Amino acid sequence: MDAANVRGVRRLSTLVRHLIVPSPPSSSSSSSTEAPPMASQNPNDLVAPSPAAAFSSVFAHVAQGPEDPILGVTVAYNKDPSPVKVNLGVGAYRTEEGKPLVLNVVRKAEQMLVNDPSRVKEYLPITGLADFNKLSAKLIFGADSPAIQENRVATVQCLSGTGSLRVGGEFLARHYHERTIYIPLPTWGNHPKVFTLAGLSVKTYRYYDPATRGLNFQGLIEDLGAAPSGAIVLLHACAHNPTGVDPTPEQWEQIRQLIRSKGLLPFFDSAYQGFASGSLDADAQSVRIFVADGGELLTAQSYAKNMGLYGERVGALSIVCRSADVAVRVESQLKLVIRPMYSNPPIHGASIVATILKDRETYNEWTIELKAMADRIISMRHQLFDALKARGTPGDWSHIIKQIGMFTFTGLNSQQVAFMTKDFHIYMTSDGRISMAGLSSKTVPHLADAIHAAVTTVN
Ligand code: PLA
Repeated sequence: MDAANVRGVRRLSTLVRHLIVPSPPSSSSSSSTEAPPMASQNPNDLVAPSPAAAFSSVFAHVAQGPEDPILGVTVAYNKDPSPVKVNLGVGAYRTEEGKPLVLNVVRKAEQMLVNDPSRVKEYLPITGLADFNKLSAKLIFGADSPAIQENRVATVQCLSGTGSLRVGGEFLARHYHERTIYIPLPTWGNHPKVFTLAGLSVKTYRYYDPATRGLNFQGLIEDLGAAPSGAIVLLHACAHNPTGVDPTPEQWEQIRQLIRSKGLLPFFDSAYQGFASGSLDADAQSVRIFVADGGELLTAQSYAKNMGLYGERVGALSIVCRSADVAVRVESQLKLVIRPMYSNPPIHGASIVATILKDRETYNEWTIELKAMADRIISMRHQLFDALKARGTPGDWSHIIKQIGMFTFTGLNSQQVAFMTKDFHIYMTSDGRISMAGLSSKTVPHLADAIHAAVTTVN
């Protein structure tokens, strides 16, 4: 359509709109030369009927989007009036009473921040709170990490784990020569979306073997062995989501050798440091063996689970580089990714984390509370396993106690899950994952009854 035609169509549609606007009931005349209704003295005329009201929305074609496979479970749960409902969907820690938990040490840190009048609400730098960044790198790589001592790490505060993955993904899409990222099959449902939107091309490597409910180590080695040299490999640092299956230290070492020998680039997602074993150091071992060999890598850290700071959205992206001058340039480019995305990160959550990490006493308090959370999850595993055994539920349920971290990948199929939701008001993701952290001694029997019924009546 040429410009004259476009103008013609516009004029015509203005005219049509004008003609079909209903006249205000009390206006004396509706001549087009009169002042617009807003100028009328009659208060009823103050809200003019919108000309657009006569037309359908310019967004009328927008289709209803599906709920998120994980967060949508909470939406459905919230709508259920049943008093026995249990939400085992999202990985969010609950107390024995089924309540969300704010750690004592977090309350204490917040109190310290509130009582400090020198605290202001200025913008943080694009890279976030400097103390927080240093302490986060120390937490994941270890205080004695050579990479930190040699200033080879570029760390930026990001919006929790997801934001760290996204910023890392966009940095790689802009500055790394290989744009393919291999993610485990299965993995956290948001990974493929985050990396695709970041501009990377996503492929999978075999990870889980449903037959053994364990690691498909052979498949993993074959698939990474066949990946093009330089490809990015996403690894869960510990407590693999959703399977709860992690490589052994010996397997990690073989994975490391393969990745380094092929020049693949590891990108660790560390969303559960401390939640797998209860030890922050043990859960960072996978990452640390890669840092120790002097090679490069990325790490996305989240404080959502291990400090219970879910809604504060606090996390960090660290890129370990070969040399300090590369790290400086990498940081300068990370800033160019972040600035147009959200300008700079929020101050409160990062201040809580920095307050806790920089003081030995609060740090120790945190590790004790963290261990207590990890232990309660492990105890839930045992209670659920025992409850199924007591009911004689068909099948081998030993994976419940073998798996690690927040989740049990039960092996229940989507029909069985739908049945448990409908008949027992138990909410979980359709892949059969349950958040052990959402269970309590009180709800274990109900869950065991539901699993028993599902397994014995639904195929
Ligand atoms: N990476 C993994 C492996 C995760 O499981 C999660 C969260 C994140 C990153 C992102 O966490 P963050 O942005 O909140 O720091 N997975 C949760 C929640 C706990 C979710 O899906 O958002 C889950 O239920 O799987």
